[in-house]
Amino acid sequence: MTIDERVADGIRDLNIELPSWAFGNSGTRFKVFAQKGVPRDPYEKVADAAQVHAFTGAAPSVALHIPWDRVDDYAQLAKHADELGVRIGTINSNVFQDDDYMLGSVANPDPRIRRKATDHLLECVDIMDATGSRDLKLWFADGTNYPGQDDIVGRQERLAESLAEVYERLGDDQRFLLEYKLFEPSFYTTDVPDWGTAYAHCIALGPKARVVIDTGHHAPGTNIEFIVAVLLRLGKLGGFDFNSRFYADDDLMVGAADPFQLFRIMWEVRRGKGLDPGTGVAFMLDQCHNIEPKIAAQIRSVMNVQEATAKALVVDADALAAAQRDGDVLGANALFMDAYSTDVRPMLADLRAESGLDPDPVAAYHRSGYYETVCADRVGGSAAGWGA
Ligand code: LRH
Ligand code: MN
Repeated sequence: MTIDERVADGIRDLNIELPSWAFGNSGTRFKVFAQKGVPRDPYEKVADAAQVHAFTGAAPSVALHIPWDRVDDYAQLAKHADELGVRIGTINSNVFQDDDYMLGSVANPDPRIRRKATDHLLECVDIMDATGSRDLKLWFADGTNYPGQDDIVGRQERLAESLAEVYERLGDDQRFLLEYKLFEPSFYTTDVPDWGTAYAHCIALGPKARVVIDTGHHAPGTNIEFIVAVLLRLGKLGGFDFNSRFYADDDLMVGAADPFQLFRIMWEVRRGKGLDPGTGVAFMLDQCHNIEPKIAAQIRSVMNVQEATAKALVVDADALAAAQRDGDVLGANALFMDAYSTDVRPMLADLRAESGLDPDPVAAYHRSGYYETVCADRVGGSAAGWGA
């Protein structure tokens, strides 16, 4: 297989799922800057996501977040998505914004609150039945802020109890993806702080439970591609929440802060057969466009993942394996860096043209006038956001 054929094959199968919440207003505790033309409901969010797919051909699904995307008729929302050429993807639970969850949700000391939180997770599986979604993504803000505040082991047991109930409720073709995060909003302990804790809970349950890697959820300096390699080897990598960061959970455009790290991650994905759709790795974006135009930023983000993946596909895997076998440190590293230094943009532009897309999706989107249209149309109502 030539490099071009290898890249074409890999990129053709690469689908990036978009987060509905990236199209709404978002910000920090200091300020949420409202932008013009922002969607006011899940239908308009799906319409914006469909624009990203229309110009990239690589974003055929949009993840929902409940209750931010609560509607009366999820089947109708799925039909709306289908009419726009996309589908509803992962359902994200939200047990981090209700006053009852101040001391936690599924790990809360109060059984009444744990019941409420678990019922929300079960409601999300009902929604998956209606939208035809395969994955439920579970992220818990649960944790403590002060030593002694609560029993670390007790919280793990409460979490495990809730996860077991949700696992039992999953249909045969459904999964849940457990997301870990080192800290924030909890600042002493987080009940699912790292891949090891998430993995331990997942293997205790079974094959329908896998781990999600949010690239913004690690301590500075963490070798994320090592975690990717290990979880793929163990058959427990469920997917990615892609974004990038300079400091903490900045949720910036994937590849913007550290494109070399994204390349290293996508190499381990390729090496671990994670690009094969059969391996079941979900590639999702989880980003907030606090100051930049949101649809164009999502298009750019999809292109960043495509570029990192194409560079990973350029790597001459056989030559690399030979150099590694021979202990040829510099030879192996040079092979890797040569691939990373390869400008794959012309190749990707040609692939887009071959599949009837504009070689420059961002420019084509701007020329479409969609942004101006929604800015004119979307007057009245309230812009979507995190409702925090
Ligand atoms: C938590 C998180 C999680 C989502 C939220 C939008 O930081 O990464 O994936 O539920 O962001
Ligand atoms: Mn995330």
